[in-house]
Amino acid sequence: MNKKTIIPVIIIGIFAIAAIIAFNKTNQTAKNGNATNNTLNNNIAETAPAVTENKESEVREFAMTSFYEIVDDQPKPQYSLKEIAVKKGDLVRIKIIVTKGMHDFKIDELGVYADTKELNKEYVVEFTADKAGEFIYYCTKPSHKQNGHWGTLKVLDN
Ligand SMILES: [Cu+2]
Repeated sequence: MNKKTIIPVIIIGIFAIAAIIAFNKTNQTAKNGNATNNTLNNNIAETAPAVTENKESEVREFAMTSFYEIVDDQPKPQYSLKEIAVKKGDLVRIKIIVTKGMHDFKIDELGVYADTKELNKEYVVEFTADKAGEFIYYCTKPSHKQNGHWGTLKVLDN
């Protein structure tokens, strides 16, 4: 090769190398850009459930006994919990143990019923509080409600 051909070859070579370097840099930027996006997406994915949990239902658990005592020669059937407060949408779990007598558990408006007929057995009543308001839970055994076997479930609108 003579000098006249070598010079253009070198120039073309320099351009080619410059082009390769430039291309690699662009590629890296693109990769970095993707990496950043992925990190962002991951962060969003990690935090999203926590945010939804706050908005969605929580499990609210309660425990009570159901029994009667004799006051002035009169039986006083009752639940140990007289009031329960939850938020609308909560999953409500109530554990009930009957320690004396024959009782059950009912909430008319929410379609909840548990026949807690066995003594000292833990019954678990579970339902979603899908309506806001105040509801009475009570025992359906004859005259139990009238004699005090009831309580109030407050479902608060968020
Ligand atoms: Cu009762």
